[in-house]
Amino acid sequence: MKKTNSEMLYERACKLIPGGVNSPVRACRSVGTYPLFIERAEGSRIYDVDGHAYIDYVGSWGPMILGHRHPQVIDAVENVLSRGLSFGAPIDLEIELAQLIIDAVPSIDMVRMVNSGTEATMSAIRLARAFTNRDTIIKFDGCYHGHADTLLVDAGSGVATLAIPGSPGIPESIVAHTISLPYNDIQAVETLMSKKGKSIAAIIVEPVAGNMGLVLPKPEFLKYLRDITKSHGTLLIFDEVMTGFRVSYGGAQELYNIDPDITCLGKIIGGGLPVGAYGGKKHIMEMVAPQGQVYQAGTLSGNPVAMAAGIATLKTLHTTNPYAELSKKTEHLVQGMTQLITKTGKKATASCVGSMFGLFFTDQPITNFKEAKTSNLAMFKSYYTSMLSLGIYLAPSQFEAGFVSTAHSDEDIATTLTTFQTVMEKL
Ligand code: HOZ
Repeated sequence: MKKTNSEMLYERACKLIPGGVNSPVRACRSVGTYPLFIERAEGSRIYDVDGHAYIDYVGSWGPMILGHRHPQVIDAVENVLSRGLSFGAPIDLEIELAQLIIDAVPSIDMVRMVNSGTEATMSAIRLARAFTNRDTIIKFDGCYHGHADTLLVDAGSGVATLAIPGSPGIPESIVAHTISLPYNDIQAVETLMSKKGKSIAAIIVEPVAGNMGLVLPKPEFLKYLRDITKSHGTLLIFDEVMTGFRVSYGGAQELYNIDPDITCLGKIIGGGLPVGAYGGKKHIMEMVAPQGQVYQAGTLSGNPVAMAAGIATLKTLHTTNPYAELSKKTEHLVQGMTQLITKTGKKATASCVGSMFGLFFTDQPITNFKEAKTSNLAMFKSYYTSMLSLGIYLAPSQFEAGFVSTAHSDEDIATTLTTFQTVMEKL
């Protein structure tokens, strides 16, 4: 059979780039296929190099909440190009984006821009360790906080997808300072903190887990984390790289009314360009160099192009306030999926929060990573490939979330549900 353009590009890429990709999940290995190479995207649609169009629920893994090539974002980027690409010196746009973030996220008094979510979480951990003068941190199984050594322990996302327990190259002595506990398990945190609380620098958590599939926090879990960290002088870090400006304008902390000490951001705040940020209480952030001694730096941090895309995205979200509409659309999608699951008698469970959604192939409730791993992965694989062949572009892993954007129309949702029915009937 004649090879597709994607297949041919993938073969070339594999000779030059490890696994043919610059980030592991997109290689599509766990679903037994090769990645589609993308030609372009517009609104809710993504187009591959073989001329196929898909309704896109990956949204570049989260940033594209306004859909692809939103006119305001594209204009902002085009306009800023006349100023230059990067100066390695301060610009007004950094202040503008910082102000937008601080105005939106209740717990952030000061913010530092970086270039990725990984940089944000890695720097937040360093800051928490310096602030508390303690080394050990707690994370949760299946939560993914980027690929820094300290945090790549029982991680979700690509690590879960490829079933890698940890990673070679990370010294034992480093992960010895990371404790990973089951998500949503108050008892496990209680037991640990009662023994070691005074030596724990920080608890870092995805307030809505989106890297083990979508797993919602139990209502009392986040509040408990806030209370227990406060009582032990431990910092609470919310990794809102995925949820920030996604589940509500002020992120999951606004949605669940929790006040973390440090927040990590990424994805949406860069409008599709490489950006991350960490911010928090003034007395903590003042420890960051050059104001304080906790060192962290970046040549391209705060560059005009990324700042312009981020500002345009946040301003558009602020003025249009699409969150109720986004939730309604996503709920409609998930309710439709749930009805079709019942109708076709398949063992599956769909859920959503804001414009994030997920589907596990089990009829049991999923509250943590151990349970997420009981999902029928063979069935996910068939589901994924069938949906793709019928024009629906989903993340190629059971352990990722889906994202709805403002560009998804009611017709897109209806088409997706019709396709879902066809696929579920055949599974
Ligand atoms: N780790 C991200 C998903 N949760 C990025 C995956 C990718 O870009 O391939």
